[in-house]
Amino acid sequence: MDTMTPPKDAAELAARATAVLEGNDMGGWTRAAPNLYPHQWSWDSAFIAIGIAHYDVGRAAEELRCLLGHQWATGKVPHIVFNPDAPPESYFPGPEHWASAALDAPEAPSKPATTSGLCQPPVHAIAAKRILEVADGRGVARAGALAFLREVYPKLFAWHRYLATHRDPEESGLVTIYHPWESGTDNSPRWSGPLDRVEVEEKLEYERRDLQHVADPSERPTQAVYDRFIWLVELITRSGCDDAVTYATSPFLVKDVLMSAILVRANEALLEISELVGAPESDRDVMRAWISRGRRGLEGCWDPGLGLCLDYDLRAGAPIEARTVAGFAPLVAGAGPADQWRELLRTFDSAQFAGHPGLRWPLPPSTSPAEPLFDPRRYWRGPVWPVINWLLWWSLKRSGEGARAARLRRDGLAQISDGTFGEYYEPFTGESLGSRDQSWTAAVALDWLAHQEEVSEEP
Ligand code: 2M8
Repeated sequence: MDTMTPPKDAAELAARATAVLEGNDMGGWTRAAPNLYPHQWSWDSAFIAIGIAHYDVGRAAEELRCLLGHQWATGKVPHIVFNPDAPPESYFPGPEHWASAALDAPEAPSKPATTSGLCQPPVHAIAAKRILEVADGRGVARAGALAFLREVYPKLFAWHRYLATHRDPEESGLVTIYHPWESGTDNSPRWSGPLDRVEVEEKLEYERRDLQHVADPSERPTQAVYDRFIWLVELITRSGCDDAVTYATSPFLVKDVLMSAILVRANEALLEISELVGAPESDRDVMRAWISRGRRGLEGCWDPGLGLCLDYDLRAGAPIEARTVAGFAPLVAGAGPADQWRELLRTFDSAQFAGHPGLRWPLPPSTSPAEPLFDPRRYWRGPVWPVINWLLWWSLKRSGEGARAARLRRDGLAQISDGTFGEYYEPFTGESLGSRDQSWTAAVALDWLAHQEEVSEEP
């Protein structure tokens, strides 16, 4: 297949997206990208499962089953499940880096370490539910998809319970993260203030592996940021990945609004799953309480001046004032006060985000071009992320914002129709950046293309 020229039509784009996912298929699980990311990443695999469902429902279920098979006893779903066959020099920090922690931690699922000790946004219940919807839409495998939901429901419930308890001892409705990697948007200016306060107390000996896989180092985090990433991993592993110790001592402790909003929606999806699998009513009461607590928590993070929702730095005791795509968390969570919703959409459409006149497509940059730390080429500091657009599209659709959602899908599809399946895209030129053949970008393409066939809702 010629992968240099853009696909000529939707059918060819779908065929190429399928080829990317099949090429990254490692047998039961999918690597996030061919070179840069040779392992299974938690939230990537949820999006990937949605894409795969469009051509193989059973294999899509297997993707999540494999990830959830590495769940910790606390309920935590690890952010990376390591590929035992990946050469050690392909990614840092690899399994050996987490080994001592995982060996010590009584909650770790397997020894020697096969996972990292962090977690990522909980998109999994949303994906599990979507697998059933896709199966229904295609008129295939409903019984299998239902059996799969029955099997994973308790694991997903335990995962959400972990986030609602270990990661929210204050019962604020907001999820606490210990490391920018947990947010999924690690190099975002959201974390610059809290990271600047992290002091690297020892000399770190390590070799970065990410820079060998990208065309230009300026597309990746700086060395100063990376040192702090590694130092935080060091502190977490030294604690034996103990939540209580990390909570009490970590120099980086932040309430993440995007992760919290995803948890709200994931709890809604899990509520629906609980009905389908006949889970006890008491579970539903618990989930309803988590949902309203989550929505209340997000309302409290609203910044009327910026017209966005802000993360909260627990160590500094202050909101984090950065205009990033995470500020649209209430759109992801759905509902919320009508005036906040209107304000948020105004911010979304303004020149600070999707209404910037210089954009190649009217899609929200990961960081607002109005932010001092905006950088159109650097990872999470400005480029547009197809997977974030998918999340916003899906959320807007569920909130009855069909026309807006349709525009987002149309423009998002136009962006990824170059057929490179870039990890991210330069907002003004549309250039594909970071990794190529990124699995979740291919997955988003497949879901959007299939949706086009399901309904016609162009505004
Ligand atoms: C990026 O994160 C990893 C660390 O987890 C990295 O930079 O090495 C992020 O974009 C994250 O959201 C994503 O899950 C991962 C794999 O695509 O890459």
